[in-house]
Amino acid sequence: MSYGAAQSRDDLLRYYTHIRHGLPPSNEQLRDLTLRYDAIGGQSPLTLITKRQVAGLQAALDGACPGQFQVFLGMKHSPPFIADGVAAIHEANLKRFVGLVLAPHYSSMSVGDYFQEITQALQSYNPSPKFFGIRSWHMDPGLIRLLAQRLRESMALFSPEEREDLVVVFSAHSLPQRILAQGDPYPAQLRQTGELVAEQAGISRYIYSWQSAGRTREPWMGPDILETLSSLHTEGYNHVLVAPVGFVADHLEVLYDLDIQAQQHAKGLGMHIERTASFNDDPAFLQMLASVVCKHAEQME
Ligand code: FEC
Repeated sequence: MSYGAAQSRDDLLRYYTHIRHGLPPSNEQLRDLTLRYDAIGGQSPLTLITKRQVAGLQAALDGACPGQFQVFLGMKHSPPFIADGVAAIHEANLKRFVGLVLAPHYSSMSVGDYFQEITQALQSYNPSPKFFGIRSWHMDPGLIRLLAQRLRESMALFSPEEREDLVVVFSAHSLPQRILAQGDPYPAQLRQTGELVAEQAGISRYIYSWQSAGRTREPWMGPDILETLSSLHTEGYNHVLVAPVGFVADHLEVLYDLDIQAQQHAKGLGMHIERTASFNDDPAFLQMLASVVCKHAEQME
């Protein structure tokens, strides 16, 4: 499962309304989203990348556990939706399935929402296939290894002098602050990923930041990446490597919020920032995901 995206400019109103649980955005909100989409070339690559990830995961599973798995796709905000994926699993007459969200960290407002949609979709079938959800895979040794590798590769984008005061910022999508009162594991899981990756990459100067907070009335978790960059600049740190470890593909929140907005902000402050490359359909990443799925499937035997 993954987030989904607008298929084209004409699909933006539908997409945004779906994200807002059926409440259409104001003209200003829609204009703002359209401008962000225009800035990344008019289209998000996310749906295409997710489809490639699905094909790559199928190939990796065929290699790791031959004949055991069929991969189905369901997206949160664009077709095929999660309910379409569940329908396809039912039609294929499969008795049980593993739910994997293409986001490593669990929150009731992210992975929890995906699972809720599955549970709801399953109510249409009797008997229904049995569902086993993978809540999080943020500490999987394969994931940590690949993230540490990405981090080390990106260090080469800085000169040896710049590397001396380089700060690594681990980021993930912000969520409304109300999740904190509910004891949601999301912030702690981001820290767990960051600590393991930093240790493996041999990095001692690192911090955490949130990004891409929604434009809603309630407060969202901070500091936002732009605030983080300003604070680092004030403290005298001007070389920053952003590692958006909450995401596994290029999409609006990476290509606009980091590559355009955060870059512009950093430029205005005279800072040099870079970000680690997204996994997208890297076969090593898909092999890692396949091993996460196989391990989970063994436990449900
Ligand atoms: O390329 C694309 O168009 C997809 C970009 C995209 C990704 C993404 C991932 C996550 N979101 C998460 C939580 C929320 C919550 C809300 C919310 C709102 C938006 C809006 C846009 C948007 N999100 Fe998103 N998110 C992406 C895009 N997100 C556009 C609406 C405009 C705005 O308010 O700025 C608030 C609505 C609600 O209550 O649902 C909450 C989380 C993730 C990371 C996990 C995942 O991928 O599922 C968490 C990609």
